[in-house]
Amino acid sequence: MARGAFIVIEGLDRSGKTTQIAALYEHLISLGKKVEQIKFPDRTTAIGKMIDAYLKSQADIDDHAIHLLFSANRWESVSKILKLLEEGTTILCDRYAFSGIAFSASKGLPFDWCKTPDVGLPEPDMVLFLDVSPEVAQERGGYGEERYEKEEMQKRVREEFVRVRDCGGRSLRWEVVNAGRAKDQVELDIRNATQALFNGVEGPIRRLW
Ligand code: T5A
Ligand code: NA
Repeated sequence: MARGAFIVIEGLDRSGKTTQIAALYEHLISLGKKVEQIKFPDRTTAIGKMIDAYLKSQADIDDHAIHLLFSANRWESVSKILKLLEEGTTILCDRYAFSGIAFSASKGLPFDWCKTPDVGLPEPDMVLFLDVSPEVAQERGGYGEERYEKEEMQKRVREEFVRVRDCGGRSLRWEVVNAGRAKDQVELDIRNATQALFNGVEGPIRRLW
């Protein structure tokens, strides 16, 4: 039996990740597929609550320490991720290690140091990068409420995501989607890019990086 596909959606803040995951989820359900949504940070765990307080500027945490907490927050989900994939469930994941590196490196932490804590995490079968200019993202609802939602920071993050893609190694599938367009156009592109994964994936779950 084929295992489930592990699909990650990445992008800047307000690029439409949550909107598009919900749309793809509904599409897969309508096709009768087994599918689950997950997201990082997972703010429901004890570690996630510390991250949430940090992002809302209710707590100050050293840049290195918060980076490790974001990574730990992924590690605490690994057994669940592997179990779902092995039982044939497709996972749609909102942000992952790629955000972890891009955001921390944007604050000036060494790139290779940022990669290290995520070494060994399950590797996605595809990363969809929702590309949108910081100017367009800023015009969307809710922008500016959390710590990193500032135009200068988002510009640096967009540049760092290019470095993250390039260090992904040969096996990493990275698809750029122009997310500055209307929601249903973006949705169609994502459906087309992921279609080959809807019936599952043969072969083992690889590890980063
Ligand atoms: N972070 C995260 C780290 O620093 N390290 C890490 O390891 C990880 C995992 C929180 C922050 O944490 C950082 C990155 C982030 O700064 P989050 O909880 O995912 O991460 O928060 P956001 O990225 O800010 O998530 P958002 O929910 O705000 O953005 P989405 O999901 O990209 O956007 P979405 O779908 O909610 O849409 C935002 C708005 O735009 C509209 C929507 O209706 C909504 O109002 N919209 C569109 N408008 C016009 N055209 C379209 N095509 C649209 N698509 C959506
Ligand atoms: Na989101």
